[in-house]
Amino acid sequence: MAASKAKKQNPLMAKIREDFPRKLQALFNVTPEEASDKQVYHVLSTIIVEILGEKRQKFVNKTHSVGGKQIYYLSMEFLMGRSLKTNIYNLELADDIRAMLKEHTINMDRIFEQEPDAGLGNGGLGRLAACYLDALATTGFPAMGYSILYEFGIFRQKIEDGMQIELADDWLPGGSVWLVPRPELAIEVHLEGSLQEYWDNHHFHVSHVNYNTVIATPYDMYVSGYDTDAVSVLRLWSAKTPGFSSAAMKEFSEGHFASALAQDALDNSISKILYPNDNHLDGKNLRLRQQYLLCAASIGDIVNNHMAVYGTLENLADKVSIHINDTHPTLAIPELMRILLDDCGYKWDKAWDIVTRTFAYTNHTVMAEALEKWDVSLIKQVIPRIFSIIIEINNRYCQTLMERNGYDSEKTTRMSIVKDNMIHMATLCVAASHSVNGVSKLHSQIIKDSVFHDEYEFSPEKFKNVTNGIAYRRWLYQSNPALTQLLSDTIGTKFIKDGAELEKFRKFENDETVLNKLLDVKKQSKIAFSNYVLDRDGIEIDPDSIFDVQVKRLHEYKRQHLNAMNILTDYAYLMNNPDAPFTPKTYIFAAKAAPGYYLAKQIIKMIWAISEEVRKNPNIHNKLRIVFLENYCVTLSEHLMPAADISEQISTAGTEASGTGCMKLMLNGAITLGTLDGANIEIKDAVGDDNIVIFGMTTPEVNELKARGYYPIDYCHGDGRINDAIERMYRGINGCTFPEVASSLKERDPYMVLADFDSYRKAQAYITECYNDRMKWAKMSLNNIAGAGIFSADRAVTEYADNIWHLR
Ligand code: 26Q
Repeated sequence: MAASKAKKQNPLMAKIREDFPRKLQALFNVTPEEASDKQVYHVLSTIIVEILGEKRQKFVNKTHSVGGKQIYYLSMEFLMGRSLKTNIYNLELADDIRAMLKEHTINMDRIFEQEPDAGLGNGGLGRLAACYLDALATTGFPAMGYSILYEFGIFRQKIEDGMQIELADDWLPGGSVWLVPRPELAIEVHLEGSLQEYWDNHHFHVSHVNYNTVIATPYDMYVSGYDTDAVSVLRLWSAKTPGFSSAAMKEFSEGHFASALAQDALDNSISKILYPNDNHLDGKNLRLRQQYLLCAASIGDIVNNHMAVYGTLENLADKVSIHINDTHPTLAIPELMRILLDDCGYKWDKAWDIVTRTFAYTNHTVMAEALEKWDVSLIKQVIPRIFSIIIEINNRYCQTLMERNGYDSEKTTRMSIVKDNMIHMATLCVAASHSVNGVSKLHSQIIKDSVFHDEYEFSPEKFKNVTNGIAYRRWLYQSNPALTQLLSDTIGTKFIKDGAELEKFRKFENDETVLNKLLDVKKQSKIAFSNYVLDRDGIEIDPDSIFDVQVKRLHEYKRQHLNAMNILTDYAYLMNNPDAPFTPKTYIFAAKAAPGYYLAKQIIKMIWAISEEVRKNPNIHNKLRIVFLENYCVTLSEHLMPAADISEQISTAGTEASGTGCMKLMLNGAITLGTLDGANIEIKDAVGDDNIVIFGMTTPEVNELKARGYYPIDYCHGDGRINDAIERMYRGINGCTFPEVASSLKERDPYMVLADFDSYRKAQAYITECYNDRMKWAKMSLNNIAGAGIFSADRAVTEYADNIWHLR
């Protein structure tokens, strides 16, 4: 491929060529010719893990020798996807390994297909964490991610008669080859029990007694960057009880068989499975144990690492930044306090000073139902010492607030970490972090204006913005070879290392030859994707139709049902006007719903029902097709992004913190059809008004309408198309009725679908018109690719390093 920088063989190839047949022989007793694809996958992965392990060691030694600052990124989720392909590409080994395998008549792409996705996340927040590990390695910052080694990741989704079925994601059989066990670094974590307080030598002590012990064992996953000496590590904690405890044995001997075993089973289940909710909190005991396991094990490990190098925690804040990915790892804050106070004997003020200079927090949501709160009684029972520390943090914080707020007790109560018998995690994060950031310009502003308005007034210097970014190489040169070739031919290959280089592509916006080639590239990608879907799902799609794509988690605020209402309206129009001109269109949806989110599942079923009904109508089916692809995951997105024409980003203004799928789609030349929400606003700034299609209310308009009183029924009465679409949901689509979706829209419509419907219809008509003017469309597409550079995760982590972690 033209993208590879040098034609000469990568120096790592000598080892790989030697190891490949040797390891196949040693591990499986086969020659390369005899080996199955699975065996080849296993051996290649083992070789890459070894290469990365050595490289990481060299990098860590170098960092220590210069006393460099370490960044630790704590997240309950890392949606890693596959490792083999991205590491081979990032190590610039793709051409050489492809050639080596070909000598044995092995196809490299088929080998990549053997790997299961590491689906240790729900969606945007988890994928962002994964992108940042890649970017941190690429930019050369020493980084470690921490999370949980879920035995089962995000569920595999099947759609049966329109219903989402969740299947267990048993990824370890194929995925564990990427995990390097580090049993020597295991950490003891203490749960439950009680506190004993005592004085000795004028010092107050607290000790935690009668606790249950869980052993957290780390497994390391290496993440290569591109063209760099650095390697990131994702350290994943697996929980096990330390055999049968003496307390359990005593209980067992006394005849309480079931309860002795139950505690053991509970503790062994901590790292069993990822909670499949996003943007909705679920205050369950097991989730709390997971969060504390992550925090206690990671903080223990960070402290051990630091002590091994410096022998003191005095300089922790100068040498370490701990980043909290949303509030899920908040307990890391009181856990570090606990170690400083109880284990190291620090006084409160000194410990608090170290903690507040060490932590930084990113918020990812403004939705009230996603702001984490925990019952005081649950925290007290599961982690009693942490509870007492949180209470003390709160008492001191409220005291400072009172003094600074002129004894305004109402305001202090509003800002309190503990209120109404709940612990408010975001408030604790803001109080204890030196930096609080949102993930797009709009979102960071909303945080200051509303979610954390009081806190912003109290310490405005803390509040920052870092607009999200993506590990764009994964979705460009690793996933879209045709576009990579065109870019290399026109602007050279520097864009692979430096996203800003993409800007040079803009020069060609009026070059008809390049524009035609770009249309051709898209066509090739659409054909490739159609073949992939036929093979994967047995669904036929027409690469000559417009590919209109909405792929993301299913949530009412993301408004997949607005998209569906538009399709219903088109369908009714085609039924009444079978011969009217209509540009053939394929609506592509993919989305997982949280298993307990009933309305979201109904919306999936409704999209499926529309798809079925249209499919059964041959006259319409050649113009209008709807496909709902099951099991949206990182790998499916890599296949899909290159093929998309239209990127649907249609959330109600003010609800989507950023969105990152929008960036992957624009990078591949799709045109955004979106509201002025999240990162869409910055996409518009990057591509210009002519190269994006915006519709709907702005955030202030949404707020005004809410304040004035929003009555969705008025829109039903005022617009026949809206009324007809909602009536269809009541009456039945493909024999299924959707009364809950219909009533929710008609009676409440919390995300103002109906208010934006007319504007959305017009935008849909306009974007189709643009598509039909092929040169105009190609130019829009080209401008999107050229403008995508600022959405590189390399840019984003550099901003974190400069403005938040102060790494340089
Ligand atoms: C919380 C408590 C208990 C159980 C689950 C959760 C939970 C889990 C995941 C809450 C939220 C999430 C995920 C949120 C998320 O993915 N947010 C998205 O983050 C992206 C990266 O910043 C943004 O681009 C999206 O706009 C935002 O929705």
